Amino acid sequence: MMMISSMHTTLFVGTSLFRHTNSLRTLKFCLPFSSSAASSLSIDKKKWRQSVFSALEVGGVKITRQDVVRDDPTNNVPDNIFSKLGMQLHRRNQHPLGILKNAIYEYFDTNYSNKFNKLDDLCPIVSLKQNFDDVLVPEDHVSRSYNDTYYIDPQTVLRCHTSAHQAELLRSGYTHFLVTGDVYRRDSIDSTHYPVFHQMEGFRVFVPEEWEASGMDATSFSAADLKKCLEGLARHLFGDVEMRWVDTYFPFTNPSFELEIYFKEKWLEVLGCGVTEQEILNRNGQPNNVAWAFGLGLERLAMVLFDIPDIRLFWSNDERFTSQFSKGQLGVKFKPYSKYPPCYKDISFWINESFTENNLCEVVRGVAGDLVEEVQLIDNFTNKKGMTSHCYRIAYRSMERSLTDDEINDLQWKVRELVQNKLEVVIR
Ligand code: FA5
Ligand code: MG
Repeated sequence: MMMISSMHTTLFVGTSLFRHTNSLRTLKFCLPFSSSAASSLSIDKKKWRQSVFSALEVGGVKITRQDVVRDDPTNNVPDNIFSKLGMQLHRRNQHPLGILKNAIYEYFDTNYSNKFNKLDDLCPIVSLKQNFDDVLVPEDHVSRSYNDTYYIDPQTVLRCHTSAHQAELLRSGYTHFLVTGDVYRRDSIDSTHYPVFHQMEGFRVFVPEEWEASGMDATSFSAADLKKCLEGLARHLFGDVEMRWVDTYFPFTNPSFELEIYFKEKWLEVLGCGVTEQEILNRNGQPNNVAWAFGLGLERLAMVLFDIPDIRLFWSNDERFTSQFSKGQLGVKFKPYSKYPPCYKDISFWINESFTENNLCEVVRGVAGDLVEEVQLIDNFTNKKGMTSHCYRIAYRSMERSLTDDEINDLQWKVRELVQNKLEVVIR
């Protein structure tokens, strides 16, 4: 997403899918929405939950590879992404993400006397409508592009945020809820970006009596309550910390904010939030009410709380990682077991019009999996004929062992071959 590697080195000042206000990239495959997939859900909560739960292995039913990965130009889900479906790291009580989720639950249960409904196994396969239309993401928004989102077919995606569930939960009658889940985004590669990460969505609806008594207008009341709630959460997790609010933009909230926390001499963005657009409430059975919503990145918070240096570690099955965390232990500091040397390989090519860094990263991940640590643009020039050359430096490093020269050379050759064939660029 970002071309300049120095931006990646700043932890937590990451890319935000929903901040781009006026990106006008054309969408090759984006067809108009057909309502079939998503909206057949019942208002009856129980039925609705069953229909969602049964979609993944969670409810006992398996999703097959063919359901998700297809050799078809309207599908861009690779096998390494398919293999992450159903892993649900956030549901493991001994995993840093599960420990963090439970700590946030505890805050809400204590402060709101168990009023928030908690959902953490909604199926990550959603319709285009759920992921975008239902939360008012404009037709020409960059997040809808095949470059940024994993499409199963033109109407079905892997959710790129937990906001995809807002509208249906409202329609099902939920007014206070927390939705935790794995989310999927095509993105660049470095220590704080991974194509699968985890978010928690919070949503709260107010009825007129609640703000009328305050003497404030509905929006100001909702915004003030939201900020108070999230400042309290930050203190619950981090103790006494310095924090600040930054105004921002999301299609589904207005006003919109980000919360930043001062940690290790840096301001870091931990969540996006705001007062829900009235249109979303109007469409989903809450026309007289107001609401707030937030979406926080669990890895970002967990990296700070547990001192976890690389986002790939969350996926590690290495006992030297997993054994360091236990249920209910928030903020135990991770002790790196060892740091193996990285190996750098450069690749240069003449790009074409359709080249994107996300596509390159997808190829590299397809070959090297979690052995790739970073892909960084190190040179970029255009010659007199108007041809543009890019040089990328790929850092290979295992979190678990030393890599051999042969192994890395082998990976790099495969990368070169696939980059040439799949991206149709000319290697220099
Ligand atoms: C959203 O996804 C909005 N849906 C959040 C929201 C919900 C706003 C409800 C208002 C109301 P954003 O793309 O900024 O926004 O992501 C939210 C959080 O997810 C970020 O603050 C960050 O903590 C985390 N995040 C975003 N991208 C990544 C990534 N590539 N890797 C890890 N964490 C990420
Ligand atoms: Mg953001």
